[in-house]
Amino acid sequence: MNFKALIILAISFLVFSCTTKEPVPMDLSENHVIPRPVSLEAAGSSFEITAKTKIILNKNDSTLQWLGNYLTDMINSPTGYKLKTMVTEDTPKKGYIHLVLSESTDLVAEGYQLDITPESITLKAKDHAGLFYGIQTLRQLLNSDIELNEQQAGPWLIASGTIEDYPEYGYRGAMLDVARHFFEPEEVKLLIDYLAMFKMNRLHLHLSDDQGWRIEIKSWPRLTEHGGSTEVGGGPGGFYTQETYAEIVKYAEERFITIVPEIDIPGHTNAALASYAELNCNNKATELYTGTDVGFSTLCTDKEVTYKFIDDVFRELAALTPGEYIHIGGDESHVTPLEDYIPFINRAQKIVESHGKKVIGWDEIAHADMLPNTVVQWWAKAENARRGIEKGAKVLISPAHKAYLDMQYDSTTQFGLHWAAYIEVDSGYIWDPTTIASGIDRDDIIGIEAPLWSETIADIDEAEYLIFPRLPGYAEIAWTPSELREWDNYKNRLGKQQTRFNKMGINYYESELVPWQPEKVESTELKN
Ligand code: NGO
Repeated sequence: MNFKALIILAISFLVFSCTTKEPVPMDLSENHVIPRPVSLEAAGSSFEITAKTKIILNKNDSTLQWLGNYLTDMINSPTGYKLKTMVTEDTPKKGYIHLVLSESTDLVAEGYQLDITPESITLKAKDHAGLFYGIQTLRQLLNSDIELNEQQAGPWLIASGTIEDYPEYGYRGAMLDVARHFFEPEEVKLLIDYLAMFKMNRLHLHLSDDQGWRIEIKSWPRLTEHGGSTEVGGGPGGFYTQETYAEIVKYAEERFITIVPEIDIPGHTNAALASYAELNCNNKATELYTGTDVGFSTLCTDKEVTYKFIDDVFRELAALTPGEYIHIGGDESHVTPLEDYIPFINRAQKIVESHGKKVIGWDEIAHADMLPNTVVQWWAKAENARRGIEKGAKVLISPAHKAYLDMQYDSTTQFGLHWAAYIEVDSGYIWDPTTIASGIDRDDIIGIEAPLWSETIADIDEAEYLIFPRLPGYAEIAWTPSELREWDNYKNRLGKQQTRFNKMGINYYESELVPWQPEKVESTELKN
């Protein structure tokens, strides 16, 4: 071989070894995804997202396109790439992420399959929600720099292997009380993003209480004009116009989250009673209330105007609600005698049903008759949940001593109440909906919800301190089968979310029970 040939050979070797970079070895089983996926097999290698990665959709469908854009936005902002989606049937040989809506019978509702190889990623699901959850898994498999908006160095590696995943419960929710303190639409949207990240799919909004009425009702305008004008502590309150509310509903719906709106009746109604004199038995409007007592107010259950009122409210609310449920509250009606409460709740359920919606109510509603589709939300008394089950109702699990996000972590932590319990991160995680009370079995349960009441929190930063890090645990209880839920395993995964929480700017409680751990950066292994 002459000298020239040798040079050519050397150059081709160099070019070849630079362009075909060996995939970086990575172990998918070391992931810290929350909720823990149902099954996972590691293949020891990795896929790298680069500027040339193609995002391919298998159908020309607008929601699929939305999902493709959601994924490219997620990737493009921190990588600085300009990835685009394309719809095509012929897949390239390598370097693509394929989103596939499939009718395959081994896929279940909201579930997904991920096949990650050094050449490509295939994400398959039966429905759009499943694809969205698969994207959330990819997000958590990527380095937490993916959460940032400014361009980062990368590389953007995802460990190879396969994941098959689907939820245990159909209702995986949280609640925000926007009545005790008003939360701006942008704050609610941020909460929606947090729920989406952990594959939760319901946000219950507590829209009215003694201290404030937060949703515009066009046929009863003083509810918000007057009843929405303050909040706990005397601040200015606020309310959602129907337009802003519809935007929140849409934002949630795009992220596969259904808003469950609550108008709490017949108690917890002082804001309405202060706005309209005729809703009071004595025809006198009450004063606005900015304290935190409960159980002192009631609609006048034997006046016909009361039923006209709730009919108008639920009609307007139903028109704003794509979801199947409307929540009627029904808790702590201490000044409504039981003989008035029962027929009132019976009639309220029929009114909601007449507007095409199913009813959820706090567990006290089980004293009334139950319409066939009514759901009892257990917060205080398991006995009420059992009473509802006997009458044919299903149960939503939110026991205050385990699932209330507004309980303090311990006696020294900021924000929150402790009337039900102190709920440290382990205590919030270590329980199971099917065994926590006798007589409430898997078949009776539609899912779990973690309510956040807002007597002690005035904005989303304060809310975050109570939400994080407990929310991911509730999401895991709702998603992951009980045999895969184990505190020691969970706490390590949670601890590894620290860098991500920091980059997301989340104000979380740094519990000593969690082994917080800065994230390992793959890029250091790469540089040679
Ligand atoms: C109770 C009460 C709410 C309080 C909350 C505080 C229910 C269903 N009713 O839960 O009005 O805000 O506790 O933790």
